[in-house]
Amino acid sequence: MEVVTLYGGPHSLFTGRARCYLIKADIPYREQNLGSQHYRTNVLPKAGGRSGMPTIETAEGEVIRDGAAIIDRFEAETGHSFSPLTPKQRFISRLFDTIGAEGLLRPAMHYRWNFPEANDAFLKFHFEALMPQRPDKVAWAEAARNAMRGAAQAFGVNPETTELVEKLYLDVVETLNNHFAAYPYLLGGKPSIGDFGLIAPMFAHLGRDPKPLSILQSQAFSVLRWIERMGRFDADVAEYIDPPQGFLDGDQIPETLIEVLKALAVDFVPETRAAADTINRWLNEQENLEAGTTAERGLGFATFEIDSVTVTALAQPYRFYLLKRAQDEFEQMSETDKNETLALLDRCNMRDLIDIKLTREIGRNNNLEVWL
Ligand SMILES: N[C@@H](CCC(=O)N[C@@H](CS)C(=O)NCC(=O)O)C(=O)O
Repeated sequence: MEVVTLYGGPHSLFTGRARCYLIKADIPYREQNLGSQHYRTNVLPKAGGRSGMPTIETAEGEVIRDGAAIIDRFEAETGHSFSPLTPKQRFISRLFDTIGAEGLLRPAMHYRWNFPEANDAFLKFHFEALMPQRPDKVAWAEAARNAMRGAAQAFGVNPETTELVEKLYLDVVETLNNHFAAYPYLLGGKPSIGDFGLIAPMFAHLGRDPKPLSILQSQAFSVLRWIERMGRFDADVAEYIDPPQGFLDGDQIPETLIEVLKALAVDFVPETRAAADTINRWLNEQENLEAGTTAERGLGFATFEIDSVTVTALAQPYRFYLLKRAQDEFEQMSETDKNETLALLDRCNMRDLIDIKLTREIGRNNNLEVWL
């Protein structure tokens, strides 16, 4: 049987998205770290030269770097079984994919890096275990940890924003917990693309590092159960009476999910607006940005305000690469569905997300995100 190699790690945020997909889609895989000679010689050149988790290699030697691209590849092959068929659910699924992969980096980094007493030994173990064998491996692992601590600040976590970051996260957790108490997955009885996006921050960081895990263990049992469920081959719905079999009927978006979106909107919307301004300003300043140029991970900083707290965070083009996929779903809707979706987004304080766009689109070439 064909076995996919998943290059990733248990503590890697983005690996969780691809891993859970492979599990739920029944695709046999084995997980390895990036340290092998085979990875450097055979895989990395085909991954656009960008080292990153997750990357997969098929039995035929096809290489895909990036979690969204990995899921796209298998969705196309297996009949899009995790993509809802109805318009509002398709849009909401893509929206959760965007927010999950890009919108919860602040709490994910805060609860990993700012609780050394609870987390440091655990993180030291994982960073060292996943380092390639080399004599100075311990020092390299420490340097990698320090770099990630710096990344937490780049995403907008600092002493002035800590209280806000925690409040926003706890609100999201409470609403998610209410939702998962009623439904096994975001859109009913099976995971959608949006569930895989959301599991990225919720597995490796927020659902596994000791400090944030203790929060879920003490106050969000249903969120914890969803995290477990996402890593199991079966639907794992024993605690629900008569759970839905697939996505909810009638293109339904449950009220409990609207409450989750409201909580997520508080920083996702202003940050998206500010990041678009920063990136569009940068694009405007480029005299010769040729089509095919790599879209870098961050392009300057975006500043926005929530409850009188100023947050400054890296403006990441990738957020807009994912958001555009949700916006494309909206564009394909009938007028009636568009109006219903706008009304729903109004209730979530997310209507602006339909119109916030970059002035240049992002595509993929040679496993890298590029400006079109
Ligand atoms: N857009 C990528 C992001 C992947 C990513 O940033 N992965 C992290 C680990 S969670 C990584 O590999 N960092 C190391 C690096 O970028 O060199 C995806 O969604 O797969």
